[in-house]
This record gives sequence, C-alpha cells and structure tokens, in this order.
Amino acid sequence: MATPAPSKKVILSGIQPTNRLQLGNYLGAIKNWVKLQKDFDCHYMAVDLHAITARQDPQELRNNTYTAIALYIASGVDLEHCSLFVQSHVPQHSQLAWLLNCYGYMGELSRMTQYKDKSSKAGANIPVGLFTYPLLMAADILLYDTHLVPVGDDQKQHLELTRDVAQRLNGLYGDDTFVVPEPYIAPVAARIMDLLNPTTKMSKSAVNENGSLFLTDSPADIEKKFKRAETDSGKEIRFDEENKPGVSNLLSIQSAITGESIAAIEARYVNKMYGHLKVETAEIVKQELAPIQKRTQELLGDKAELERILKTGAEKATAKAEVTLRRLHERIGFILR
Ligand code: AQP
Repeated sequence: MATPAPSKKVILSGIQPTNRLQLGNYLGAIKNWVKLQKDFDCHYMAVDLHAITARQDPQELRNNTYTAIALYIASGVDLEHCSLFVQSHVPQHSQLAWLLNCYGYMGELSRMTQYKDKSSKAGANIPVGLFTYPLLMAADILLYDTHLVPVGDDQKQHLELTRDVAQRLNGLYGDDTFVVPEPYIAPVAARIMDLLNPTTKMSKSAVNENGSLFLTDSPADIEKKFKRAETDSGKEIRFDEENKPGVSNLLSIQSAITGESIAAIEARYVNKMYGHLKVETAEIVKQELAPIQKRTQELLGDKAELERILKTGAEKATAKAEVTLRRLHERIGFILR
C-alpha cells in the first residue's frame, strides 16, 4: 500500500552541482524553496547523478557539491523543516531509475527537446545517460510520493513524462503504486537572464563567465559584472523584455530580491541613467549575498559538521525512498530481501 496521505503535500527539487551556482539558481529556485518549506514537506537535493551526464572534473564536482549544500543552508533552507541530501547518497534513486528504464519507451524519450538539444552538442559519443536522464528525474520524484515539483519551462516536458510513466505503472500494478505529481508554479517566478546576452537565461556553464553572476563572486566581481551588463542604445528605464531585455533583467533582479513591484522600481528610475540602475542593482545583490557568502564559508570551514548534516539528510531520505522501492519490487514480482 502507498503510505497514508501526509498532512502536508510533498515537494521535491534539486540543482545540479555542475560548476558554481549562479544568481538564477538562487532567485529562480533556492529563494522559493525557503518560502515553501513551512507549508510543504520539502525534499531538496544536490543532484550529482544528473551532473555526470556531462564530464565533470572529480575534485571540482566534489567541491561544487559541498558548496551547493552549504549555499542552500546559508540561504535559509532549514533542516528542521525539510530533508536535504545529496542524490548519490540515496542509492534508491539509481535503483528506481533502472526499473523505470524498463517501462519508459524509446519513442517518448527521443521526443525530449532537452535531449535533442544537449545530444546535438555532445559530439560523436553521446552518453546513454543523457538519453535516459528524464527517467532518473522521474525516479527522484516518484520515490518520495511527491505531489508537487517546481519546474521551469525547460523541465515541463520531463515532468509530463514522469506523469506518463507513473500512470503506466499504476495501470499495471494498482493506482496506489505511485503518486502522480503535478507541476508547482511559483506565484512569482524569476527568470534571470545572462548579463552579457540578456536574451538567453543565466546559466552555470555559460561560455563567457562574465555573463553569469556566481553566488560566490566577490563584491568587486559583482560590481564589475553589473557595470559591464549589456543594456541598449536608449535611455529610458522601463520593463520591456522584447526591446529592452538587459534593462528588464536588472529590474527583474531587483524585484526578485527586494519584493518591490517592477512598476514601483521603474518609478524610482524616472530621469535616471542606466549607470544608476547598474550600480544600485549591484549593491542590492551584494547586500543580499553578503550574509549568505559569510555563512557558506563558515559551513565549508567545518566539513565534519557538513558531513553530519548530509548523513542525517541521507538517512531521512533513504527511509522514505526504501518504502517506495520495496512497494514496487513487491508489485513487479521480485522476492523481497
Ligand atoms: N537563469 C535562471 N533563472 C531562473 N531560474 C533558474 N534556474 C537555473 N537558471 C535559472 C533554476 O535553477 C534550478 C536548477 O537548475 P539546474 O542546475 O538543475 O539546471 P539548469 O536549469 O540547466 O541550470 P543552469 O545554471 O543553466 O545549469 P547548467 O549550466 O549546468 O545547464 C531550476 O529550478 C531552474 O529553473
């Protein structure tokens, strides 16, 4: 039997520890995680198994994973209210992914636009993991009887696939085999764009690092990156994503941090110049990140404590994941150990 309905709905989310986390990861994901943790039963991860679908330097992957976890905690992810863990510490993710590999179809995986996009850039040898990645994501979600998954546009198709696979297994083995998850659309969803190329989204692995504002950037780097941010040849400071993507991005960043409406921010910049907007946005970002950076460094300075936190998180997640996995093993017809 599926576990009884919890009093709070379950949410699951994760970020790949590929490279350093950037402002979009914080404003589009982590800051919302913190808001959700009191009202939902939240599971937050550093998804290292997903990260290796592209080659990673081992030492960098390890450092990035520690730093990601420290940044989550420093940003306000509260261990009392949610479960926080590294994906590879809970082996049930890989185990369920294999089972789902036997129920997902080549045709539906071939239609995934992210696969088409990433495989076209992977050269002659495309890792199989890039193709089956959506089934690992499905495993992440289904293991915890997740009701809601915060998703950006690029992950909507993968969530749809998760729903299809869950419904397929429920059809075969009983309706209570898996909870069929729904997308969670945040009331205010920040989409932060690259500072140098504001028509593409800010990303950890941008070709030019000056377009991405990393959460661990120094105050001087933050100032420098905003000073160089691409704007347009006009003068007016107003939100217009089509004609003024750079200016609109800076307004969005301010709004996502302060909670002030875009209209109110625009009103403050009447008759001011782009230089003012850049300097003040840098200042707001510096102030937001300063305490987070300080706490992150403290946490990274005490690896033993960080590892204790990760052990507790993995144990909590494993206990839940194992129940779901055994339920499926039993229904498939495996002899339970
Ligand atoms: N620019 C962004 N604006 C708003 N939200 C963003 N997210 C990422 N970039 C932005 C949100 O961060 C979460 C986790 O992202 P991910 O690391 O799993 O994958 P991603 O979206 O592919 O992030 P990157 O930085 O672009 O990674 P790389 O360069 O490694 O591919 C998601 O909730 C995402 O919406």
